[in-house]
Amino acid sequence: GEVQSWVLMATARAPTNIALIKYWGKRDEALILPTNDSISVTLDPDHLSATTTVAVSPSFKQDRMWLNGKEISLSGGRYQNCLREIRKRAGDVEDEKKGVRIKKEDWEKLHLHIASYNNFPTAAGLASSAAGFACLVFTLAKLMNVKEENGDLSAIARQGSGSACRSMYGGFVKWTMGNDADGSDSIAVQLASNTHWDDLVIIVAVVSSKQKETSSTTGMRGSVETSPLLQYRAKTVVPSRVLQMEEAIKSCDFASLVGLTCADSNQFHAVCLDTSPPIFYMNDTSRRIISLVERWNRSEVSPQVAYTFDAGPNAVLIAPNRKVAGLLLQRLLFQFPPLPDNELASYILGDKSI
Ligand code: 2P0
Repeated sequence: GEVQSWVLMATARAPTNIALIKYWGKRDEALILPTNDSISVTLDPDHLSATTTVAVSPSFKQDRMWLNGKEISLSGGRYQNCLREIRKRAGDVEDEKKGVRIKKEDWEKLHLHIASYNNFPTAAGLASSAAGFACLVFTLAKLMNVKEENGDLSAIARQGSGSACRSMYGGFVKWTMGNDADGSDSIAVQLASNTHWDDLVIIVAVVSSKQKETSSTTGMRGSVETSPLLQYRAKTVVPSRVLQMEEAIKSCDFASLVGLTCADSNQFHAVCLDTSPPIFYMNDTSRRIISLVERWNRSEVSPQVAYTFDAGPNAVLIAPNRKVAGLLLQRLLFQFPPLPDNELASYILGDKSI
């Protein structure tokens, strides 16, 4: 028969996102459906992002993936769910130059090779699954001519990692928890684009580059099973906080953003402590950073900086502009002089705009 030796490829990049109102807890583990809405800001892709290339060829014998140059297994349920859902929605693809025509039903038989890189050290203890799965789903959709409809691509990214659905959009993004049992309404929606409020500066202070002891997936399972505070937070606290945060974003109300962001980070870590056995993500350095920011904010007429911590000790700090970001770096360097035994290193992530 005739020899088919073509390869079609697509490449895309997706940044990570930082939650201002946290996702912590699933009501459905297989579909990754959360116990509450969450709100995040998507970073500039120059700093913390994933770049993924996907290739399809009749000569490929199976789906394979390489992460930062090392082959990884695609056998896990999360990868399988993303690949299956994307293949279901694939369209016809034609490349005249290569003389290639793929019919939508052909995608079920064709195999994919996927290569993904993070532009930051994976060992730095910074979230990589959000950027990684968002990028994987976006790039596959591009290659396979999948048309986005009502946030359904974000619902696919969500099945890779919950927080990944929020990285499908730039700017400020809300992940609505949804009501449907199949998860079709548990999607991300953009609240404001990357050009809205683009004088904000986000600084990630790397407190420790060690891998965390409790993965987010394991940690939130423990909290759902044992923390009474999680139930109260999800039902009573987050719904009103989400409305207030949407208002703060719309009106660029920095004082309100600071109050809500810091309170929500602290409540998330309180839920971790309320879990049995308790989970400790922050360390003494994290808490010193909180004290430094709290003291500074209280000594001024209005708050200067917001802090937020995810499932690890690294601080994410938000300043209203470059001038305050500069003052913040001075204060951090004064409190944490760069000595050989001091791991704290600050990365200025520039404007949040992408
Ligand atoms: C967030 N985190 O909203 C919260 C705050 C960590 C603390 O989303 O199990 O990697 O893959 O859905 O998305 C980290 O959890 O967990 C996370 P899975 P994911 O950003």
